[in-house]
Amino acid sequence: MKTTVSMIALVAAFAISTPVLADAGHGKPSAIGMPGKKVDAKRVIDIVMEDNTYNLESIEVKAGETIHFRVKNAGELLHEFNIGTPAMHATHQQEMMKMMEMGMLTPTSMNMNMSSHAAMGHSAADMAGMKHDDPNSVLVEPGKSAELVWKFAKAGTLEFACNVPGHYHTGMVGQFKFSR
Ligand SMILES: [Cu+2]
Repeated sequence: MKTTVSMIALVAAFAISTPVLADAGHGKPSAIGMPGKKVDAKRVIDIVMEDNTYNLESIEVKAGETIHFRVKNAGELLHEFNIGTPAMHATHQQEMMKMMEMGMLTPTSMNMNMSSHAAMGHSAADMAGMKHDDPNSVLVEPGKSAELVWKFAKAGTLEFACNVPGHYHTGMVGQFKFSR
């Protein structure tokens, strides 16, 4: 089972490369904020994604504010709404590139039911790290919608971006502007 071993090594490499995401995943506050509760959200913002743009260029947000994002993919390609720093997006772009190379993602869909998943048995749990389930992000297939509730932390350089290979660099990125 050489394949399994190399897969685990790859997963471990991802885990090491994304400490910020790992923190957020355990519900701990991080520099970019943490998953929020709908009841705390005073604003609902509709995000519409097309190939390859967002309906909004920037979003005003207050430090500590919780926002409920309703994210719709009105395009024909797979798109993501991911909240992070430019450095986090750069890291995530590399991960998504690998996921695409491994067949876990295609330009138009997620392929999370790979047979190799089941074959990997125990390590399937480890694979969760490679499933696209970061709490600061939703990955949405064409025609579908998703929700993301996020409690922002302090002011900082924060972007919403799509890290599907090629999209960020063709302009699928916007700024969070912190106001007081
Ligand atoms: Cu995209």
